[in-house]
Amino acid sequence: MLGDTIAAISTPLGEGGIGIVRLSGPQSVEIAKSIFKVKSKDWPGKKSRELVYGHVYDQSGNIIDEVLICYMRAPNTYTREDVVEINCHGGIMPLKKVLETVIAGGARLAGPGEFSKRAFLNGRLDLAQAESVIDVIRSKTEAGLRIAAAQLKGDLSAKISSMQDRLLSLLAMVEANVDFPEEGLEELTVEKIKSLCEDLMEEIKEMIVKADAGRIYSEGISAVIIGMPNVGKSSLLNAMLRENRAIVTDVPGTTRDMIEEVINIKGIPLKIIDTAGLRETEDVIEKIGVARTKEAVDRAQIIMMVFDAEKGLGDGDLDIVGSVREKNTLFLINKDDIKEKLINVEEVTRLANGRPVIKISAKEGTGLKHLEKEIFDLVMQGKATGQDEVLVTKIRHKNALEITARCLGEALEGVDQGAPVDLVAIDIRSAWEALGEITGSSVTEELVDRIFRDFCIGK
Ligand SMILES: Nc1nc2c(ncn2[C@@H]2O[C@H](COP(=O)(O)OP(=O)(O)OP(=O)(O)O)[C@@H](O)[C@H]2O)c(=O)[nH]1
Ligand SMILES: [Mg+2]
Repeated sequence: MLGDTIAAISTPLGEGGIGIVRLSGPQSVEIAKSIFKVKSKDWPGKKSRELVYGHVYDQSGNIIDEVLICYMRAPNTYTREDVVEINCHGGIMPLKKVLETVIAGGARLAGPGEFSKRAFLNGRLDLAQAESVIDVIRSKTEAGLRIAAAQLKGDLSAKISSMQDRLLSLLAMVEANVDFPEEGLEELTVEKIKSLCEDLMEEIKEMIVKADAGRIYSEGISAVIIGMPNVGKSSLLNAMLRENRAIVTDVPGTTRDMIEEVINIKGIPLKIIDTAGLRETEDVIEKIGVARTKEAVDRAQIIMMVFDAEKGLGDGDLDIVGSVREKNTLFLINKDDIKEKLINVEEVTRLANGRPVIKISAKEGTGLKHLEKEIFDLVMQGKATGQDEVLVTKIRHKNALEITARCLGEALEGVDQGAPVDLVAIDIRSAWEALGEITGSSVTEELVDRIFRDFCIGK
């Protein structure tokens, strides 16, 4: 319900210099006033966004913390409502106590993303902007942040709105002929409408093509390292991380559980998963590890299959290669630093069947740049990579663009075949509505609820 006052802890729970409890809604000031005491002057004063020093007390008059409080007067706030932020010390107890006290004072605990949902419902942000807030928070690389921040600023929304405007003028042009709905359009009008439709279609298709790259920058990709025991999988993880994260020993079967870490490859967040070496085993713990490796392989977008250069190819290696036939796989020949090698590189190349074969030494760090480049190329596969453009990053947005393109295609076909004017108008209107799903100018309440449910509490 809009109109009530919500509250939440807006900073992460843990120890920090500052932690913030945020209130939004018409009773924000009244509630804050009932728990906040300041010596020198009345609070709040005339000024909005002024930080004022004082103390907060619970309902029985016990002191909770020394704070700075900030009142932001509606409508120039994130939610367009009255907002009060109480800057406490950043610890679990003071924050919890302040939150409890404002709730006892009449505020309601905010749901996930409820501040941003209010920002959307009150017109402070459109839907695409509100969705990008969470991307800014969760961005893992500079490229991901840049794309999300541009969306938050409204760059994507502006592009979508201008496309919607163009569709509206197209619609007006078509509807001007609607007095003769049974007849087709005049020759001149037909040409004009076609060319406008085609231009838009072109732009939308380009955005769809680039959306995959956008999603990769924002969400990242996962790559799992697999291979026989002792081939150097954990050493490879450590080498790519440039840190001794996983335990490495010369005992086969060292890694039992999966280890995940994220690295940055030319702006792409790459989650690397080190796994238990794959082999038939009677060891109960190792067996579970092997089962988990297989699940990880199913989920991963990229497989790094590691071979040991010191050894010849064994049946175990061949079995593993057989199990990843359908996957994006890189074939890595590790321990390239060793002089006496038994591995048959031609055989590995034949097994790879056109997929990249890379010689590396996890121990000495050679071949890693080459590996990173191959990963980047495999992920992007010629996808446009302009990080500075306005990119679509969400499947929801991409789907809406696809529907728009389909409707425009139908409109074009109708125009070509001399279809009745009002049918063409319907297609154009549907295209306009599909675009509106991105910015939220035409969305259902249910969709809005679903989107904000994914947010964290306090945002
Ligand atoms: N010479 C050489 N030795 C390596 C290299 N990479 C790993 N090793 C050695 O190979 C042994 C096994 O390395 P790990 O990284 O633990 O191998 P793993 O594949 O994770 O093994 P499991 O977890 O048992 O499946 C260790 O003694 C490493 O020091 C390399 O590039 N060159
Ligand atoms: Mg290991």
